[in-house]
Amino acid sequence: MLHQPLIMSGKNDDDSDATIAIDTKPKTKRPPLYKVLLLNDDYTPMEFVVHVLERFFGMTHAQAFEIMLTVHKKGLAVVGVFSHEIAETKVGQVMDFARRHQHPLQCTMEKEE
Ligand code: TYC
Repeated sequence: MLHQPLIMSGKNDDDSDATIAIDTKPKTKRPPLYKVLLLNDDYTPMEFVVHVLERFFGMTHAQAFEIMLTVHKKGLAVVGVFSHEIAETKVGQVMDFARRHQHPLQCTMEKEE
């Protein structure tokens, strides 16, 4: 957005000139986004991971299966990008659900960029 600094000029106590430019740029900073990451392990059943991705991340079975395989092969994958509050909720839901089913599945979040 175009903007110009507000220029304020005047005299100092000693009669010398004083000029300051005040930045008037509108501050429209977006809140940071957070990647939610799913980590591979050797014990959590593949079908359980697929179910987690369908249930908490709104994926179709085919999408969920593909992401699960990516995590299985590469060690981890980003499963979504959210505001801090939503990311925290997703991580909590996954960790809770995995613990209740006694699977060691790990889910974490990381600030984007
Ligand atoms: N590696 C697991 C297995 O072979 C499957 C798995 C995939 C586990 C993704 C965790 O985030 C995960 N049963």
